[in-house]
Amino acid sequence: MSEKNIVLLLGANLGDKEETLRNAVIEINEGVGEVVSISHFYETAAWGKEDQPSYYNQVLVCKSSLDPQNLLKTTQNIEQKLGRVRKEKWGARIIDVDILFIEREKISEENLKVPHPFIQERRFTLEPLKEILPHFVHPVLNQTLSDLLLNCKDPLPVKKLSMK
Ligand code: PH2
Ligand code: MG
Ligand code: MG
Repeated sequence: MSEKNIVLLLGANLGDKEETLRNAVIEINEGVGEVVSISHFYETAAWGKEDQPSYYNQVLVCKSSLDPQNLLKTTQNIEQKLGRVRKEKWGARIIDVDILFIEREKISEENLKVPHPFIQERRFTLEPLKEILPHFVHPVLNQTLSDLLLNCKDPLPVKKLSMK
């Protein structure tokens, strides 16, 4: 059984955001693989459609032996179990679980792009990523996550909270 390091982004902007993120971590630990590193929570302004409640975002690393398509299915099942209803793109949601990296792999399939294509454009993703993986080199952009954050032009505010 070969385990890979998977980096996931969690996001919530409806309901009890803290409780939902904590439940998502429990589900990921059980259904995807052991969570080995986790960022603090970040309170972040909604990106894309800005007239929405603020998000809580969090990044984690887990060890998984699921192949990429099964990883995607499993994260989608967790979203459903926690009450996600899919409506419009970038609309408010109870929970979103996005695959940011699978080791240093590059995947471009119809329903799955890895690394996640918007990482470098989103401060809400880069801030928690940099907290736990500052020296990780983005496999496509060939820059560290710290450098990507330094170069990020996203003006939307991101606030690190004291809880995990
Ligand atoms: N996710 C989106 C769209 N906008 N904004 C913030 N702050 N955090 C998110 O996780 C987020 C977003 C699409 O998934
Ligand atoms: Mg998302
Ligand atoms: Mg998503």
